Amino acid sequence: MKLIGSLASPYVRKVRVVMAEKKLDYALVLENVWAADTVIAQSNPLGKVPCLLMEDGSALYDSRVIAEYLDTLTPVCKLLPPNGRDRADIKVWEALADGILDAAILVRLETTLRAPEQQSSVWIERQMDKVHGGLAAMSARLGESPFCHDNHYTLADVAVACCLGWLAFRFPAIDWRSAHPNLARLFDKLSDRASFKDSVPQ
Ligand code: GSF
Repeated sequence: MKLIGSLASPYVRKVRVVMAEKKLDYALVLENVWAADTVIAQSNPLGKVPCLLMEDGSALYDSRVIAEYLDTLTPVCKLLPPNGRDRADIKVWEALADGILDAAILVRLETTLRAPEQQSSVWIERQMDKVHGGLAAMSARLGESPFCHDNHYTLADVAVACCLGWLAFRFPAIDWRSAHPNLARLFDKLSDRASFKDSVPQ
């Protein structure tokens, strides 16, 4: 399998962490989707990474689909239960973490791609509310538990740590560590895993 991605993307990181945890072999193919000559649309018509190229030439996207698929490939480090409410709860964690990223990335694009006079402060504020509201929701949901779901490591933890790691990378001014020490505790614990150490955003 080939994973098309970038070293900065939190969604690509989620897939890389899942690959590492499940000890799956793959080749990482770096692609700058923002470059004028990007060929990403040949594999993903949405022009986004991550995109997983399969042995038969077909492609899988997006990160949630890829992560779910990879988890079925081997029983090593199961990250999702096969069905039921527990699975749905973990997927909600993932939707929450990815949703925070979606909002923060919209802010980043608004402030980096647009000239200051073209930027909408109303839009930026709307997205930032989602980021702060999402962080508060993750913190409340986590409480004092050692992991996001059911006292053990799941895809929820992978998604949350990738979200927090990217915020630390691109939005250092958002002080989620002080506001939500329980998220910081979880993040620091997960950051010690080889899968996270080997995929720090850059
Ligand atoms: C989001 C992928 C995405 O936005 C997923 O895979 O989970 N829901 C999707 N990827 C960004 C890179 S990044 O900001 O991580 C991307 O490829 N953007 C290119 C574009 O044209 O939006």
